[in-house]
Amino acid sequence: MASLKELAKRQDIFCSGHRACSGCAPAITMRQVTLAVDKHLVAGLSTGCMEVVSTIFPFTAWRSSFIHNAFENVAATISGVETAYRALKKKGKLDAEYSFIAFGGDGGTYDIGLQSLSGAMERGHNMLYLCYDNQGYMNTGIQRSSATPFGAATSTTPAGIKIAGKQQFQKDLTQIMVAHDVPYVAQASIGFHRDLNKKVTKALATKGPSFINVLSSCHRGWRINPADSLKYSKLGVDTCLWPLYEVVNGVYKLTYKPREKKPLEEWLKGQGRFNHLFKPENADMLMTFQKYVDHKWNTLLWKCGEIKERPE
Ligand SMILES: Cc1ncc(C[n+]2csc(CCOP(=O)(O)OP(=O)(O)O)c2C)c(N)n1
Repeated sequence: MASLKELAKRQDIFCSGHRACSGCAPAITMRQVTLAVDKHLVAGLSTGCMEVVSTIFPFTAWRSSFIHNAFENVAATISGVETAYRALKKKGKLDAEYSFIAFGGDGGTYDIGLQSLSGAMERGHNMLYLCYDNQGYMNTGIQRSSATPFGAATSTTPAGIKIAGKQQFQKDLTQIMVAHDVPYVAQASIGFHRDLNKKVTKALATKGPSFINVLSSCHRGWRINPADSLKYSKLGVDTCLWPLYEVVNGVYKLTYKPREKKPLEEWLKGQGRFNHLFKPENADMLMTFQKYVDHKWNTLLWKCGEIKERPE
């Protein structure tokens, strides 16, 4: 794996000049992920912030082959390109080495593109699907997605008299991907860039499909200070809402264990979308959310062989 010094010398594939907000975590994700690519890259990106800000005609922030996709089919497109590549190689018409990555936001991945993602994984294409999860449909006005956490206020789950934010827990897409029995599945965060780099390197070296889910805050939607993107990407991990782990051929492994598991409140506080949870009348929601995180975390510890008893 490349050292930090070597990485710093690499030319960015996702380069400057895009129009993302300052402090945009998904843009940092794109840069960190593409820095780990050491072959020619074919990138696909479904409609979402990252596509909108990086491909404003006649400019592009991509120093690679790039295909813009509809919301629902980036995985299908990249699997088609990968198949064409194998066919050309077989015929001896191409011998350069390529990596294939389909990128999508949580809306494009957890919701609208789920069927094409599932199909690509099941067919076994040699590709990585990378989700930048900012927990909402951000570029169209901060609507809830199935990745939006419990209690979060969004434009479609506003906190008010009727409801106190989103009523459902976030969908555990990483587990759904594990259930596809693909050789490599991982969860990562830009707050832990070495870990993310390692995971992308591993995924691209994997023969067959791989999936990585990256927690990537959106300061517009989370209502945080733009300078705090990394802080919240780290706190998400240290509170165990977003554990860092990988599943290689079905075997679970934690790649980072917080020395001290922080209370979820530390991740929630300061995020404007959760302000209402700190009102006395919503105290039970805070407890419900903490219980959910504890249960998921303990179950993961059990799956990773860190504890013996399966939590009830
Ligand atoms: C089938 C379909 N439904 C809705 C839209 C409108 N639309 C474009 S981008 C977007 C939200 C994208 O959310 P996400 O994938 O999470 O990416 P983000 O904007 O957060 O980066 C929506 C609803 C669309 N283009 N196609």
